Amino acid sequence: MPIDFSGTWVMETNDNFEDYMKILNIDLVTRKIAIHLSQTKVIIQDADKLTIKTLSTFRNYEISLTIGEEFDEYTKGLDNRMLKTLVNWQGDTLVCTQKGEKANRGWKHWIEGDKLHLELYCEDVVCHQVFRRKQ
Ligand code: VL7
Repeated sequence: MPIDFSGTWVMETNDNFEDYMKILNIDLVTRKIAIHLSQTKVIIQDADKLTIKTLSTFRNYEISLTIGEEFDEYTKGLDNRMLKTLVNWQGDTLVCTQKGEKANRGWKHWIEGDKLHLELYCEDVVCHQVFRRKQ
């Protein structure tokens, strides 16, 4: 029985987000706005189904998926790429691979205490975000 990521999580730290945006070819003006955003994750986990909303004052992004089933992801409003995306459990960590134009792209989510961690990676760049649970 895997752990439950469901809840609302508020960003506390966002390390190396600038380099992550650069490697995704996000333009300078967008990066200047995005770097200052506080992102909120709203996660709904229901058995093997997962919805992850990333919310901000500038743009929102949402995916819905079934664990273990590859799906077509279009990163609309982000880098606008088409990906073949697959999310699986690796112990209590959610591990995502995003196959597409960019090599070694994906992310990992895990929980430590009351903190939600997210590692976003692409090529040789890793962005580490930490969120705290909203009461
Ligand atoms: C999604 C953005 C940079 C464009 C706008 C920034 C708006 C708020 O993939 C992600 O999350 C996964 C795991 O939780 C679930 O989809 C991260 C945000 C990263 C990448 C691109 C900058 C423009 C930020 C949507």
